[in-house]
Order: sequence, then structure tokens, then C-alpha cells
Amino acid sequence: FKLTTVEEFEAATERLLETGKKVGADGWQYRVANQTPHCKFGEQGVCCRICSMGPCRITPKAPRGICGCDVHGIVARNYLKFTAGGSATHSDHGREICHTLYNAKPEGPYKVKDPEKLIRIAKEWGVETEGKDIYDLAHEMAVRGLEEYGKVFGHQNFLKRAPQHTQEIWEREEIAPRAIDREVSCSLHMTHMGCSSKPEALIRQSLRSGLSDGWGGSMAGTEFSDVLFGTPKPIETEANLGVMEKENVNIVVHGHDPSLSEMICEYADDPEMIAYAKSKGAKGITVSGVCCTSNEVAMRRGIPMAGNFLQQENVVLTGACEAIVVDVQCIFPALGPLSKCFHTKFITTSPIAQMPDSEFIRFNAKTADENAKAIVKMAIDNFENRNPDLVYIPDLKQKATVGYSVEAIVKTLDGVTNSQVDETGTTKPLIECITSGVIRGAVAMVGCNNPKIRPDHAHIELMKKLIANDIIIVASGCSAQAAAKAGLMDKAAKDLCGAGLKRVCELADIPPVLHMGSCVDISRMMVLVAELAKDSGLNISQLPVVGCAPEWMSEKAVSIGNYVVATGLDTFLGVDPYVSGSTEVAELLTGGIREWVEAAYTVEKDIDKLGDAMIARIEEKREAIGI
Ligand code: NFS
Ligand code: SF4
Repeated sequence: FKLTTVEEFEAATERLLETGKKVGADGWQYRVANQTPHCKFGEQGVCCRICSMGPCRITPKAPRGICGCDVHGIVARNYLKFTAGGSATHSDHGREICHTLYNAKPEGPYKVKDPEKLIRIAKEWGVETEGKDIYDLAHEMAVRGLEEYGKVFGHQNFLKRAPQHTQEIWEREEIAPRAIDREVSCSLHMTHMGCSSKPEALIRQSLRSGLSDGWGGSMAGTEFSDVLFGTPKPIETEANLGVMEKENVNIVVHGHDPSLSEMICEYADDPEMIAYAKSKGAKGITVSGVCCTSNEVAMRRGIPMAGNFLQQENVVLTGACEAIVVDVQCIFPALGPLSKCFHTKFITTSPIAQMPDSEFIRFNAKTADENAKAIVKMAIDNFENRNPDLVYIPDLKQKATVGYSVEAIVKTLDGVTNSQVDETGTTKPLIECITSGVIRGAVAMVGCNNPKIRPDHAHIELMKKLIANDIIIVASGCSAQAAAKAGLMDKAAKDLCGAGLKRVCELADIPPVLHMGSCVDISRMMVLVAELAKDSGLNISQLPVVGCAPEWMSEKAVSIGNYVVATGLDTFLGVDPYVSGSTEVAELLTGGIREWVEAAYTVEKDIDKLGDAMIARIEEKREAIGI
């Protein structure tokens, strides 16, 4: 067993960029060079353009904007706006899923695949389930879910899943999220000209807006996606560009909303469509994915993962992509002009993400069948337009076992420990592994790629270091895909672990890096730590568990960071969230908020030091609880 190295990823990319040069294609590598150095004011977060008296930027000679706002107010306002953008985005995804659930019908195309989970959530929310038709219940729960976005009174329903202690903190600190949309609106209100300029108030709202995402919109997205498409269970798949097949029609799904990608997978698997592909000279149809929608269909269907965020252009550069079909979020507008250099069809499907140089096929829950069929057919018809001279698919792929929902983790670990502590259906076996020291702790590795950090390198190096130190990893988003591409989700990767973790991997038959899904699925990680806390009698902040986003780039990632910290988990970042311009804001985020929520951020650009800091924190936490 051998990991694929980042050097091998890079060599493959080099080769693809050469193809790009032949056809006059651009690439993010070149655009980064054009944008470097970045604007210093922007980097430090000290530029304000929220009113037309500005833009104002803070310098030693100009310590205040025209309205008199100081640098701390400007930096904190920018941070809150950044958060609200992420929270809105994740939560709107959750809303779309609620709408899809509302359209579920026994005759399809959207069905209730996990009725048990639907009933479980309904009971949690106090909805009567007895004697109800499952589809009636689905529609009722969809409406209830949608009401969470605009509820007039009270807080998010899902907060009740947190341990009592955490709920009390949220109440005490006035950060328990109310209606999801209200938190986003309230954030934009607070950041309007002439409202808040006090960092404490703005950062507090950042935490609340983040919590409305993680324990509101994202959690709805995850839970109702499970109801519709099935709760993930361990499943085999493969990752990296080598999953694309030269002889086949290649359809790549990219984005986040599984409502689209699930339907594309359905139709690509349809015998009629496969026969049609054969009639056009292809051997079959291969669907692979990029970014989080890839995580969704990998977790539920074993659909292979072509790559993560900074690999999206590579997919087209293979010259073997008949269609790249996108829904929302993290889609490079570059895919439009890039696909024009090849035969590739760039198909946008959502009114939320419309881009020049794309073909727009409006996808909607009611017409999902026809839409998906039309898209698959368009890809097949495009096969004959391929230019064979441009086709090069790097021969890189690794095996991966994915699909570790909380339900799956609990089930898988049931068999690990000796019978006297083994209470099935709880996280107790995992707690036993941690308290005995066989596993030292856990790190949630999440987030994107960012050209500011050598792509994938930070994710992979950190994971290698952590598992060698007997720290188990749960991963999501593009971090999970980095792991899968390298081979860290192959069960054979147990050989890279310390003796304790290796033993657990063998007993439970798991890889050392557990794929928990997309970024909205970080809500799964919140449920997992809540369960660990309840089952162990500890507070979440006492668990030897931390979060890490070493290569993050999006607004969503900041929203996530805020809810992870506000849930009580220390969070380690490899990229600064544009707050270095304000000592007050930086100190709050890296220290002051610990007094509110028992956790804070660490920002460290040196990846080695970042890893050491996480290990040290985990060991500190162990010591503090005497294990
Ligand atoms: Ni997350 Fe998923 Fe990837 Fe970053 Fe984008 S795909 S939602 S934001 S880039 S991890
Ligand atoms: Fe300048 Fe104040 Fe307007 Fe911001 S709100 S642009 S600091 S005048």
C-alpha cells in the first residue's frame, strides 16, 4: 500500500495545464499570479465600503473612517458580514432540501428512503407520527422545517440535541439562534452604516449566525437529505481524476445540492440511457463528482470522486468530460470560458448560480425527471464531439471507504470494545477507546483548498501526523476528498497509524480517516460530539476533540468555524479570516470568546506548528479530565 503524494497530484496537473496551453485555456494558477500580491487593506480586513461616503481604509495616518468608525469596528463588521454570507448559503441549501422533501411522492422521482429517520426527527420535534401516512408526515415535516427559517418566537428546534450545559451557555451568552433568516437579516442590520461598531457585539452575532447554520440550516440540509436519499452507510468508492473513463461518456456533477446529482445518477444508470450511450460509440456512462455534491453521492451511492475544489478545472482539462453539471456554490465561473476550449458542455441548473458561457437547464423538484434525462442525453450526444488528441486522464486514483454518518459510526464501533462497557447504539465504545488512551482524541478536518496554501498538502500532512499519533480523523468537504485522493480513506492506511489507532481500525474494519460527508454534514459532527458529551458525562469543551480547516477559503467556512467554536470545540485555521488588522478582534477570536463559549480559534500558517498545536491541545484536554 502506498499513498499518492501531492507531488504526483502536481505532476498530473502540470501535464493537464500543457493541454490547456495548446487550446489557449486559462487556469487558476495563472490568475493567482496576476492577483499577487493581494491588496493589503483587504487582507487585514481594514477596508470599509458599506456606505458611499467611503470606501474608507484605515492606516496609521487615517485611524478612523469618515463616520468615525475605528479599525476594530470595521474589521468586526466585515467578519460578521462574511459569516452571514456563509450562514445564508448553507441554510438556503437546507431550505431547498426541505422543498424537495415537500415534493416527495411514493411514485417518485423523490421518495422517502429513510422513513425511520423521518419519524425520529418528527418525534424530536413533537410532531404526531402515529397512524400517519409517511408521505403526509414528510410534507408536514418539510413545512415544519421551512418554518424554522422564519419562526416568530423561540429558538432553533435542533438546539435540543445539544447537551444541557451547551444549551445553557447559548442562553446565557444570548447566542442561541432564533429564526435562521432572522439571524442573517439581523447580521446585515447590525453591519449597516451607523449600527454596531463594537467588536464584542459583532462577534457575538457572528457566533449566533454561525449557530443558526450549524444547528439550523445545515442540520436541516443533512437530516432531510438522509430522509430523502438514505442515511449513509460504509460504502466502497474511488477518488482522483483517474476515476474518469476514457471509453465512457463522462458526466461530472459539481456543487452541493444532492437533489440534482441524485437524479443525474439515477438516469446515468438507466439501461435505456446506457444503450443510447453505446449507440453513440461509448462503452458506458461514468458519473463522477467534484466538491460537496460529490461527497453526497459518494456517501450514498459510491459514485467516485474526481476531485476537490482546486481540481475542478482539471476535470475539463482531461478533454474527456462530456458535461460538467453544476448546481450551487464553489463553482468557478472560469468553467464557462474553459469548457469553450474543449467540447465540454458546462450546464448550470440553478437560478441561484447562473454563469456566462453555460447552458442553463433549469432544474426543479417537480420536473426533475425530465431535467435529469435531458442533461444525461446532452452529455451522451456530446461524446462524438470529443477531440481524441486532447484526451489525457491522469492515471491516479485510490480506493476509499466512505459513508460514516453518526448512525454508521455508532454501529461500526459497537463491536470494538470488550463487552462490559459495550452498550450498543451509543458512542460509549468510542469513549472507551479514548479514555483508555488507545485513541488519544479526534480531529474534525474540514474545509476547502486555497491557493494560499499548497493545495491538499496541509490536509494530507496534518492527517498523516495526527493518525501517527493515534488521533482519529473525521473529515468532510474538500478535506475529505484530499484524504481520499491520497489514499487515507483506504482501510490499508491503518499501517500509517500509531499502534492504538491501528488496532481500532483493524477491530472495527474502518479507515483511520472517516468520511462524514459534505460541509453541511459538519452538522453530523456536532451531533457526534453532543452524543459523546452526553454519553461520557463531560462537557463538549472537555472532550479531547478539536476542529481544523487548514486550507479554508469560503464564507461558509467562516460560518462553520463560528458554530464549531460556539459549540465548544477549539478550531485551528491555516488561513487568517481577514482580522489581522484589528488587535481587538483577533484577540477576541483567539482568546476572549473562550470566556463565553469555552473554546476559541488558533490561526497558524505553519502547518507543522498547526499540527503540533492540535496534538498539544488534545493532550491538555486529556490531562484536565485525568485520562
Ligand atoms: Ni465546503 Fe463544499 Fe469545498 Fe470549501 Fe466549497 S466544496 S461546502 S466550501 S471548497 S470544502
Ligand atoms: Fe467609511 Fe464609515 Fe461609510 Fe464605512 S461606514 S465606508 S467607515 S464612512
